[in-house]
Amino acid sequence: MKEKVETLKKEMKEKIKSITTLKELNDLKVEYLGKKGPINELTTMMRDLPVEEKKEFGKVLNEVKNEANTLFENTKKALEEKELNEKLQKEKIDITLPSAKLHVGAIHPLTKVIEEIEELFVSMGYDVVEGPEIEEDLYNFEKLNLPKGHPARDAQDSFYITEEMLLRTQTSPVQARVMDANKEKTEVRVICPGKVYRRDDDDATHSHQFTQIEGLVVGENISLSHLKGTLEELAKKLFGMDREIRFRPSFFPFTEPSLEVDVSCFKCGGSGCSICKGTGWIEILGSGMVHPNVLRGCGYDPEKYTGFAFGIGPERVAMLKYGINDIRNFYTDDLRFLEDFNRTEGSEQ
Ligand code: 2U9
Repeated sequence: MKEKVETLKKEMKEKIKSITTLKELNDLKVEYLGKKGPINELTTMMRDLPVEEKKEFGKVLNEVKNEANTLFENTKKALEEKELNEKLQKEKIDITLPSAKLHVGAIHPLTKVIEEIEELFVSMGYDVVEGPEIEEDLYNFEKLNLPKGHPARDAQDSFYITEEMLLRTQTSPVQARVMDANKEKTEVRVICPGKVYRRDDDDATHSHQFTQIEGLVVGENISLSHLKGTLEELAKKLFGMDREIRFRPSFFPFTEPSLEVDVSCFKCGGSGCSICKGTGWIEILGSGMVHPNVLRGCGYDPEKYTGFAFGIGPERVAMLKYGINDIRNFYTDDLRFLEDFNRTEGSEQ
């Protein structure tokens, strides 16, 4: 029996030498040390031996089992290491290779400007209100002190759909609707962003569709100084804390007095440069005190209430801020524009 064990040991050691995979090793372990294996068989046979022989043979069998277990364990470790090294070699990454170009999205410059303006006015307690792009003549013109035949209607050259419906030429009808709908005639404080449409030939500075943000505050004792303070904040938010504003008299049918607003040049600070065309000032806003006819037309008593309003073009702001030289870039869906804008943000083109 002892010889049998020795032969078994030799045979197992020989076989283990030719093992190359963990699976083969496991199979071999089951073959020799498993329930139906020769070592277990010899353990069963040992029970029938006389006591002295049983003792001696038991010792031999234990030694074989221990030796076999150690051998399998060591071989397993060696094979695991070998397999890991092979895998590492196979999956080796050349970290010096150039990576695939990732297309990173960016917020559209118009959206950025609109959100910046909204953030400021929401922080001052304004509501952001949107309205229909297909508008009634009544709200787009009549309620804004532009009765039929008014010369300013021609100047605006609108897209009429029917005699009474058109694509809105400004976002002012949204404010007129807000005032109209406010049955208690309480204070109004809104900004209205959105697309507007005018019959224009598209070129680098004109588009038949563009965006506007208009603001309106109506209340008791609202004065021009409220308008000035508010627009100063807007100029600082958009173009930097050192900015100043100045007014120039103007005319809009829906405001009286009407004022155009310039901001001190954010590039040269006022000394004159190519951006401000040497004047030190850049025109960015239209504004004024709400015309009594507009207040009355929307149900507000002009003896009791006053208001101020303003309008700004996000395209113009974005073009100035980000050095964009063609308005059509905003609407072409060309990703290269956005990517380029990402790189050149805040610098002149
Ligand atoms: C109501 C009453 C008054 C809105 C105003 C302007 C002046 C203005 C332009 C600026 C650049 C339009 O995008 S732009 O071309 N806007 O100059 N807008 S006051 O006045 C209102 C609006 C609503 C009920």
